[in-house]
Amino acid sequence: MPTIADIYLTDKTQLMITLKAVRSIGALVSGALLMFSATFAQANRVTSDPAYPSFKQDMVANHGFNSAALDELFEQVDYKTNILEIMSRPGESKPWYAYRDMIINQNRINLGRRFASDYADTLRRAEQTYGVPGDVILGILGVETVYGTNKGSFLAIEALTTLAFGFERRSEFFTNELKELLILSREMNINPLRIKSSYAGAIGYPQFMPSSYRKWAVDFDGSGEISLNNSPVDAIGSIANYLKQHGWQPGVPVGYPATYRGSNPDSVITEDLTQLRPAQFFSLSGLTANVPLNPDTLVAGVMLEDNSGPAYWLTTYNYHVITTYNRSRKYASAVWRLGQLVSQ
Ligand SMILES: [Ca+2]
Repeated sequence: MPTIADIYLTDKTQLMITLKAVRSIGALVSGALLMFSATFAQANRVTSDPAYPSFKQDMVANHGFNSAALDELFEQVDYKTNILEIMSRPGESKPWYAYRDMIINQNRINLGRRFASDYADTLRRAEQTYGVPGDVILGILGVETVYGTNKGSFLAIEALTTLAFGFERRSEFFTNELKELLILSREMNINPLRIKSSYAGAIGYPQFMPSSYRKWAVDFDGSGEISLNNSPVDAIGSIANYLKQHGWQPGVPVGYPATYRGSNPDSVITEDLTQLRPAQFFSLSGLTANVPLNPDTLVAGVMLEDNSGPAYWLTTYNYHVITTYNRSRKYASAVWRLGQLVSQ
């Protein structure tokens, strides 16, 4: 197995070319500005960060990484402070109608339909293999990356290093994902400086975090490697496998639009989406599906804020399974709705 240092050779060459270019431009810039930039860069080097030594120690002692190779790698990693600004503005705090209108539009539906027709055979094969229907996979791919048109332009290692060492509230989570990224790169024999991601370190068409990539991603096109960044076929199989492993129930719809007639709406909202009750329980409390539904069907009560007031659904275990991909009910509902529209 090549060491990390071996793998970086190409990038080091690239880096030297870049440095030469920077130096020649630098000659045009005033000395004072250059001195400021140098000091700033020095202060923000990953390898001089107080959090770095214990991270490195863990990688060396527990995961067999080479100390010098890690230093060499992280010398080439820059903090991306704009990520911390993005993280302080959560997009899903919008009400449902605003979130939905941001996600679901004609352009995304059209791209989804084209993708669905290009990969119709793969979507069928994924359903046969994992029991997960194509419309849900299409919903996830559309919400996550607009069918691969927006996979993220950050380097995964820079995004995750910034969040691991700079985003205190979830530092433990992102430190673990940074570790998983390095192990993933080694397992796949890929230079980590070549893996692109979103600002949060999510990779490829399905936006898998590195730990999910290692656990749930599959080689669905038989190429011999799993490429979520370049293979839509691997992405389709991997999403289906992820949902299956998280308990997807084949043949069960995601849920049913419902109407509430009563005066205590809080009583029909289910806190824990895995705790299902018979539809009859809800209808006795005033929440009824808009389609005929067997009273024994196990469902949860969900409400989201629409333009004209609250909108209700009775959801099955599969709605919960979508929230294992992203905890937000708005996310799950957008995936469900977009998938339906694309598949119509
Ligand atoms: Ca593959």
